[in-house]
Amino acid sequence: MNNPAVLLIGGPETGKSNFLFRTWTHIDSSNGTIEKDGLPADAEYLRTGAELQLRGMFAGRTPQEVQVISRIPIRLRRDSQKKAVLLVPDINGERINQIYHERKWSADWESLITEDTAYLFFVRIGSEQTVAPLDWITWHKLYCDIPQPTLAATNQDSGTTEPIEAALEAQKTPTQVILVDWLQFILAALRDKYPQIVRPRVGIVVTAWDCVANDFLGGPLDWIGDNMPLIYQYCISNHDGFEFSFLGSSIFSGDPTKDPEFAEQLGQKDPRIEGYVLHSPDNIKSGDFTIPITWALGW
Ligand SMILES: Nc1nc2c(ncn2[C@@H]2O[C@H](COP(=O)(O)OP(=O)(O)O)[C@@H](O)[C@H]2O)c(=O)[nH]1
Ligand SMILES: [Mg+2]
Repeated sequence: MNNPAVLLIGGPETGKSNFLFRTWTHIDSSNGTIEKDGLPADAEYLRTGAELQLRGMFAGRTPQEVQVISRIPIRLRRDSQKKAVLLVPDINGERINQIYHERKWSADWESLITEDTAYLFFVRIGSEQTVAPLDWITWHKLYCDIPQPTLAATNQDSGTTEPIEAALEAQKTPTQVILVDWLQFILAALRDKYPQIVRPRVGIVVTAWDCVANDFLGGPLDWIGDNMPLIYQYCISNHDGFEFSFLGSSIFSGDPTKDPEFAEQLGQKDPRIEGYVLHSPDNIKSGDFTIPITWALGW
């Protein structure tokens, strides 16, 4: 039996690293339900990221060449016999999309998928990297109005770039399709490896909750239902395969990169007590960033 593990997965710039560094601040100072169980090998990497956040800044983008898998040994604070490892393949998120397109992953990836692994899948509100599914108007324009072979000609005739832009956009796979495919990969790998039924826990974490529309009254479950209906429907109809939960997070409770006034206020506060996570269905905000991990571990 392996130590239980939680694997953080998400496309490019979905907020994985910032979530990890923010959580590390809690784990490192035993200020949450989980604490560290010895120092991880890449403590320096975690410390650098967490320090940037303590200065009121988001930690920067993971460079393409960085391919570390952070392995952070953790344990439950109120019962130190309960141990696990937090696994963050902080490979750039492009690799996640590439695996989808190539239809294969490495032996390293395969070895991370065990009967004792839980998963946190990340999506970020307002990310330009999120590929939205086609709405029905665009779909109609693409597939009904314009005969496919004449897309380019249509463009020259009318002098508009609209059909070509729509066609190019349509070639990109919507983010929700990639995530559902990943869930299916995981299930297939588990079925190959284990004769008994394994029902992994999967938390869908909606990051940058501070960017949610002001008039949006729901929680992460509702946000996924509205914005990523394929994932929502997959989760609802695959209860036999997985145990799902919907969570949200905000590192600072606002966006210092977009709001200079907020950035100034943040500079006068202790960023360790800013930010929150929320967990559907009650959607109550909590300052304990380890909550998604404790849920994933069933602790
Ligand atoms: N407003 C807001 N932006 C966030 C939050 N978390 C991440 N971001 C933004 O998302 C970007 C990418 O985050 P990062 O953690 O590097 O994503 P990764 O590529 O998945 O590791 C950051 O540079 C921030 O601009 C958040 O809680 N709130
Ligand atoms: Mg990263």
